[in-house]
Amino acid sequence: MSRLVVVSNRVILPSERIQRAGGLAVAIREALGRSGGLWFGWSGEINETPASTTQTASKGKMDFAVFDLTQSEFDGFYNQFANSTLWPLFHYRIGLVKFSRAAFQTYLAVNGRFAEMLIPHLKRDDTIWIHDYQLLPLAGELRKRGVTNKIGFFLHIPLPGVDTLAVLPGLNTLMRGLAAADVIGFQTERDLQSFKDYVRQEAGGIIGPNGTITCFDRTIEAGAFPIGIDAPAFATLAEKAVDKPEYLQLKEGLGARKLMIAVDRLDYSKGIPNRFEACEELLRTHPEHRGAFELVQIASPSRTDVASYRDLRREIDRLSGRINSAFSEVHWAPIRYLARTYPRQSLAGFCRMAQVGVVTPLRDGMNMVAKEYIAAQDPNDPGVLVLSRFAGAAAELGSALIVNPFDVDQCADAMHRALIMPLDERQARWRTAMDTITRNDVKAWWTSFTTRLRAVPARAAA
Ligand code: ADQ
Repeated sequence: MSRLVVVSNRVILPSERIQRAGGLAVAIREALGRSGGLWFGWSGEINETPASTTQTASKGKMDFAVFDLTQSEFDGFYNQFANSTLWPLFHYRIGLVKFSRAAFQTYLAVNGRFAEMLIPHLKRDDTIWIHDYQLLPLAGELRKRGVTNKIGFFLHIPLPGVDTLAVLPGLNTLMRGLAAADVIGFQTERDLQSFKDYVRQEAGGIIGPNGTITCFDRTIEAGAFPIGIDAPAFATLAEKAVDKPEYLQLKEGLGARKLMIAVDRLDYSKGIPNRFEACEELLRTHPEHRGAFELVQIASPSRTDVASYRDLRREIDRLSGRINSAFSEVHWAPIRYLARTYPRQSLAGFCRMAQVGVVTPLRDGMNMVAKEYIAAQDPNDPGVLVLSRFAGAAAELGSALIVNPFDVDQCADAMHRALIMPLDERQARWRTAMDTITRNDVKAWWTSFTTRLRAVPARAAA
């Protein structure tokens, strides 16, 4: 079988701890570790002069190759175009979109640099799998430089509807680069549909009867490949967490109170302010819950160089302060807000302890935390997941309490319902969800995408 070359913005070298233990980094390390292959991308380091060489490392069957970016490359490519243009737009936050032509040019140029730095590492029959919105035009940059290998692309975040996409200056340039891949994967059928709508309405392309797509003079395949987690491994992690100090400290602090848990990267797509407002509404409309539960919000700061992220942090601080000062008593505060990263095992334990998991993003490609919360539960006494209809995970986890995060009253009702739900209903809902995430696990995602990519006829790659 051909070697797999995975390309993502950030590579975690074997010497580095997977800090946030993001699902993707864990998945790549596990899957490539098993099958062997190369993981290529940015080192996470900034250098004064543009990199002319890559640094390499190996562990077992897995090779790594990384290169540094300059400060101006990093600003234009990552902070500006990727995270201040594409990220808000793809999460339907047009009001937060900042577009600068200079940053767009840097983004394209850095994608060109990824291509140049990768090519010396490529073998003739390698299969290349590119990940996420930072590298949308990379396939095109590789083709421009003569690469004929099979190329796949997976988008981890949502693809918005065509009217929203059309806001983006330079959209067709990006999409032409993307369409140079042979297989394009999305998290959900809805994202796939957005792509097909774009192809038909904006690119003048054709959707064939068998699902193949012709646009920008190429025929490509596209599909929905919902990402999953290693559910049994996460369940084991959670079971083993229950005698660890952090678990015991939280348990002791709670006493007889119930726990509602929320775990996110600190990002405006995750709907943290709406969630806090729902908690406030719950306390207002259901005074019987006062003093009887705590909402523990864990939010690891991210993209702190971007102004909208700093604004969000201030807003969350203010809101949690306001709610706590209105409802706290000497022995209890409703919201415990922890702006930090926790080890994966502690999070797994907290999820297991929690009677309610609150995953209410305003928009999310998938949301791994929803699946991790389900996997962490005790089958004999499972908690209840309150899940936003706008998380990709909602397409698979219909047995959760599905809410519209913009409807604060509805979210408060769902929190109430989750807190009082009888055991038999909790078990039935949990069992359905657990079966789904066990079936659609990370291996299934990885295998279905790479199998589809490897099956692409060679002529499509030529
Ligand atoms: P993210 O936006 O980062 O991922 P998510 O899917 O929730 O969001 O994954 C976050 C991962 O980081 C989870 O494994 C979670 O446990 C971990 N994590 C979050 N907060 C943490 C904290 N405070 N401390 C430690 N760990 C924390 C992007 C897309 C998602 C998509 C994934 C995978 O935005 O929609 O699901 O990629 O495709």
